[in-house]
Amino acid sequence: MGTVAAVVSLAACATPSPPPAPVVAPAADPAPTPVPASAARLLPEVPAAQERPVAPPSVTDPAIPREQRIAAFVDYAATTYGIEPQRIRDALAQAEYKQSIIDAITRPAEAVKPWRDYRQIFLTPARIDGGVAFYRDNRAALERVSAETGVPAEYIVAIIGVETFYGRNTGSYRVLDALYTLAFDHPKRAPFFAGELAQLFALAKEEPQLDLLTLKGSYAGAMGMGQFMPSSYRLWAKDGDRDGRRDLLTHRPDVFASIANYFVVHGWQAGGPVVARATLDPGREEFVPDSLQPVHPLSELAARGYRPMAGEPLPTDPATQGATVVGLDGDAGREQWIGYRNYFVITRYNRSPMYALAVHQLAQAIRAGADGAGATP
Ligand SMILES: [Ca+2]
Repeated sequence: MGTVAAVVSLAACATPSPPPAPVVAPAADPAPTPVPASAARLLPEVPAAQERPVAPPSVTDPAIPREQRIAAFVDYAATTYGIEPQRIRDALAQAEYKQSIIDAITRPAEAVKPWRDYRQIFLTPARIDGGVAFYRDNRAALERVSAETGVPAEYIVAIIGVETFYGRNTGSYRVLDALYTLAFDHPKRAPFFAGELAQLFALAKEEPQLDLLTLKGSYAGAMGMGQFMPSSYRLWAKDGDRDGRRDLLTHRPDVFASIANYFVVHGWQAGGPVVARATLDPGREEFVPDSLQPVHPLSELAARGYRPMAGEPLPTDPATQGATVVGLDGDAGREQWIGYRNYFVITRYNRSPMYALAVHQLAQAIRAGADGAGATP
């Protein structure tokens, strides 16, 4: 959720939707449905989690001189989170502008990669084997969290694998420098990052084991194995080992519980399907939904020519559980996917549809390896 999630906007609030229309599972009814796709009624959206606070215009308006914005930030953070203003001023006096952070955030490599190249980054033997080893090393803690939350352990491991290669790349920037740079010298995303900078001060107050001046993270200010932004840390991190602290920098049980909780608060459905490979009927046009929300009944998707391939996962209750569709350019040409509710939930960690599919496929590979021959070391 660090590098990419941080630079895209947050989810819109869920909007009220009509009650779901009855639908027929496509696997049980391969005949074309008489309902025109355009007339299909949408299922309810997955409700948004708690919104992250953003900084006010007095802090972020680029027309206001920088020193004045910083002074406004001190007032905003001090007032909002009950922090001594001088403490904020002292810390900001030690923050450094880093041009490399601006360079990094204005160069989003993922935006231009097709799926066949994106997938190659994450579905490598090294990352799969690393995930299997990580799973085995942490099996008890992972499976405890999984039993408590309904989030399969392999998805927790896959997030850690994609975000930081199992903790090897958690970031080398001071979080203070990253958020200071992006809050005051990156106007496009200043409301978000100044909000995160204020949250960093609040976090340091709540979790005194974190040292504001030495805390390291990504160039976007994301921390630890799971790359939690300060707001995610404050809102959704969990004390997995129950020692009274939420430590995402050094305590793996806290990391596992926090990633699982992030999924839970964003709507994870225990036991639900994630994504299915689909066919698109010959001659049919690709459907490009307005959002990744799983609001399309499978009957509507069937009317549009989309069907899960044989043997692919189906929802347990097609009347209430919808999906979205995603078309991607894979190794063997165009691929069509049907993404269910849990696929959407993974995109709350990072808004890229390819990210969610990479996490899913890495999770599947890790699960197969962890269950495979020699699973017990
Ligand atoms: Ca803890």
